[in-house]
Amino acid sequence: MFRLACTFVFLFLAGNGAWSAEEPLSRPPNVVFILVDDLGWTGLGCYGSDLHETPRIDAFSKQCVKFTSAYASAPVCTPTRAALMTGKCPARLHMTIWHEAAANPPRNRKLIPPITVGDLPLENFTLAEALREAGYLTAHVGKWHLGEASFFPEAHGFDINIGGTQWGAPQTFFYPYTGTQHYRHEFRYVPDLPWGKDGEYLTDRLTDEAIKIIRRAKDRPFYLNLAYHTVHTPIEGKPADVEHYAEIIRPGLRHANPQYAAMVHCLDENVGRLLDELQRLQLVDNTLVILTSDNGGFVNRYENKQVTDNHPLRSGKGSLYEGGIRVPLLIRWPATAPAGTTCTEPVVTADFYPTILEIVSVADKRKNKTDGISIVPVLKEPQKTLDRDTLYWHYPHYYQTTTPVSAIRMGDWKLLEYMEDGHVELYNLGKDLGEKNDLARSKPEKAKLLQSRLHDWRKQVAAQMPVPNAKKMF
Ligand SMILES: [Ca+2]
Repeated sequence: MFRLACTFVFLFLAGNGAWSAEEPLSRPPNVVFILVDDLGWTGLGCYGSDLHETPRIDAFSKQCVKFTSAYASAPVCTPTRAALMTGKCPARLHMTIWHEAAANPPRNRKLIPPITVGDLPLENFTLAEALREAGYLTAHVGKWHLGEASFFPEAHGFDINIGGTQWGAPQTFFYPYTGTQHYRHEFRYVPDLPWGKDGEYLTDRLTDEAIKIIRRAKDRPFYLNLAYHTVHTPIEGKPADVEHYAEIIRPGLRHANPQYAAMVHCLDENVGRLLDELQRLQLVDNTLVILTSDNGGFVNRYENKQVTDNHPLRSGKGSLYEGGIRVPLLIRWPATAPAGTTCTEPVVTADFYPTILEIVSVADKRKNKTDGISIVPVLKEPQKTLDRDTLYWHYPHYYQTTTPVSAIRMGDWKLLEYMEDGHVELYNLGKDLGEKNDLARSKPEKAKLLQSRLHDWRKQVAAQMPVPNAKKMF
């Protein structure tokens, strides 16, 4: 530890984060953060998919602590990504819906949702800025979705940005990734990926770019934020993989979309390729690898076919039922986190900021007040519990799966409060993971306690609320 501290003193004195390879033993770990888009809790073989073949991630999970109660900070993309970068909860940031929808709430529903922040404000001291100050090479590859050009990854602490824009999805997963249709006034392009070939696939290409970065960065610590666009819409797999799944899908499967299965399949191959490269470069022992998702699986239809199913969880993306927020989480921290273990303690996206800084022994010089807490205690001893009794979510918006809603989890208890009529629902997740048995009426004291904590929290973070629609069209 003393040696590590000395190294940081050296770094500080050297200025601009210049890294010396002369002290390899004291080098802090690299960080590879793999964020999959819209991957549901049961989307991987090791999390119970009945169709998707994910042998590489399944094998990886045996080297990891596997979390069974990991949550996204929000049920949609942008807010969760903001929580990852800042360690703050989306309600506090006033970033509770995706970038493109932040300024234009619908005015034809019972409630008018708040106008929210669509660009991650620059005054936030991001995870990338903290790591860059500590001498890390910081690289973002793939989906960003945290604002217009002035708020791109370069403005938030990343030395390298490949493909990160304001857009939440590519127009197509096939090269040249532009498609032909405009979204508002622009193509939903994915930039920085020239000289591809016909048939080249986005997930493969983003991995190629990530591998180039870690090859070049290997003499200094690096933070790779690899944010795959997959398995978000458009639901497009590679033809040979789609054919494979079309042949093996049979009646009765929960997962039954061959295009989607092909996307998960390709994700698995690419995570495998990246892990192989870490091994080839002899970086495994000194690299923290985290794989998770930004929200639950998308259960609506795409091209007239249901995309996925989060069974046994209820609902999906957009909703604050478990299907919208519970996600896979695998963390490999060699020699410290016991491989092949499972942790049932609830954790949430905002926890990564303080967790990663603790693991790499970087102090947050700005004394950034995070809503997340370090989960290092459960990484070291997965049977432990964290010093936290509640988790909260706030989604004052509409989606195909929900009306405006907030939620709290306390132990096994979870309460949702719907804002259109104020009704609450209470579930015991320990006995009823599928949230089928609403106990709000039979356990009024418990419901009251959770509701009161939820209201206190909303006040504390100054959560934005929807307002009644004065047109009274309902
Ligand atoms: Ca997403």
